[in-house]
Amino acid sequence: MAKNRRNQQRREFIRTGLLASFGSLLGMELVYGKYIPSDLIPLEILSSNSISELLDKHPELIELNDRPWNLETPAHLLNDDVTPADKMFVRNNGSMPQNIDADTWVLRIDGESSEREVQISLRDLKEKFKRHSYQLVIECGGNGRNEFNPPAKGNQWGLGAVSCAQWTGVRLRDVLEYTGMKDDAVYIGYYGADTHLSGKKDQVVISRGVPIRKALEDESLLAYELNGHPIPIANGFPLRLVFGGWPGSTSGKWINRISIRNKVHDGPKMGGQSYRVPCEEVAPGEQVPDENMCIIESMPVKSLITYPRTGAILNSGQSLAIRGHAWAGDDLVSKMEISIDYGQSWKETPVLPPVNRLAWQHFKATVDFPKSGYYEVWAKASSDRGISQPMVVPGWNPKGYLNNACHRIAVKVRP
Ligand SMILES: Nc1nc2c(c(=O)[nH]1)N[C@H]1C(S)=C(S)[C@@H](COP(=O)(O)O)O[C@H]1N2
Ligand SMILES: [Mo]
Repeated sequence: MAKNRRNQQRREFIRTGLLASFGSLLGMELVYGKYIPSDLIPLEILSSNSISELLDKHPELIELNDRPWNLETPAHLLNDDVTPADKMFVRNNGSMPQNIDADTWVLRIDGESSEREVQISLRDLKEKFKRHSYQLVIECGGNGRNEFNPPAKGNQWGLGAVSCAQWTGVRLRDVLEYTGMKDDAVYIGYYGADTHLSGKKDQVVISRGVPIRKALEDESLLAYELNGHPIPIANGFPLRLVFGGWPGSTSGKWINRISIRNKVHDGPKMGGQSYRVPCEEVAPGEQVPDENMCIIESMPVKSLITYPRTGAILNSGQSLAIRGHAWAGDDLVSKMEISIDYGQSWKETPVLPPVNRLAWQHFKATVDFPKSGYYEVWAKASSDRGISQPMVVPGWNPKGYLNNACHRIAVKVRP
């Protein structure tokens, strides 16, 4: 099949939904088509396309799961100051919505603590509310899960379930003010248009949220653009929440409803062990009763070396210019340190202020090696509250969240 034609078909496939376009793509009848689960990729399509290709993502994204679709970005692809759309990781809990029509998209606001129930069209959101734009870090709570021992179930994220893109949209605060909130409001909960893997229409995939104080921050957005373009379908087109610095799961995609709650939101994946960690440290492998699990809020301080990629080879006497980003949830990164001797000694290196609150911060360092041989470069960020990244995997927890151990890369210096 000619490349262009294939690209076009692939886009159509994602835009209109898998099944709707599959028959025409094949050019023959889809016998028993009604029994194909909505997120199942027919073999005929999979044999000639990777999931990254189907989602218009960079070919080097790592496929962690194809049901639901989950793609991780390798560290060296995160080198851009602002993450390009095709390098942004994808974390889906269910099947992506199909046949999305931005022109008729409506957001409903309701809940016990809402003054009234309103429906606002995406059009009105764009035309009647002020536009705001911020660079915001979205990091999955399970980023780094693959290092926990005993292992935790779930997507085995390595380093790259993180992004920092330029998000544009309206402030959630402006929308909540327009609707009106009662004094007893404590939380907002979101609902999206994705569908449950079971195929059950009324089963909600994920419905999380944030306390009102986070919802009302300047940088809390209902976004309709990513890096100046419509959001890619896999990342929440046409409307998504973005809560920079908090677990990615709070940043609901394909948003069509927000409830203003008079209690902590209780949608699927708010309770039990989901996106929660033990309120007090536990021993590795311990079972923790649900009532001792606390909701993750701000993410911990962390950094990533994005250049060079691990395994770099240098000539003797050559110095190495490294680059990367650091972030600290709601806090600022105030110190960046580099070690080439397994943490025996650390050298401070400059870290830039964020372009806006909740954006990641860039660091650079020039590293010299005393002689030829094998080295590891370790990077360690500290927040303005004086909290540093641990050098080894931090507190074990049942679901494998919040691994913010120092990132390390291998470097070989030739004789
Ligand atoms: N509606 C909906 N929103 C969602 C999810 C989802 O499965 N459905 N996944 C969440 C999780 S767990 C993460 S980490 C982020 C990932 O955002 P991304 O796929 O745009 O990188 O989206 C969040 N928003
Ligand atoms: Mo996540």
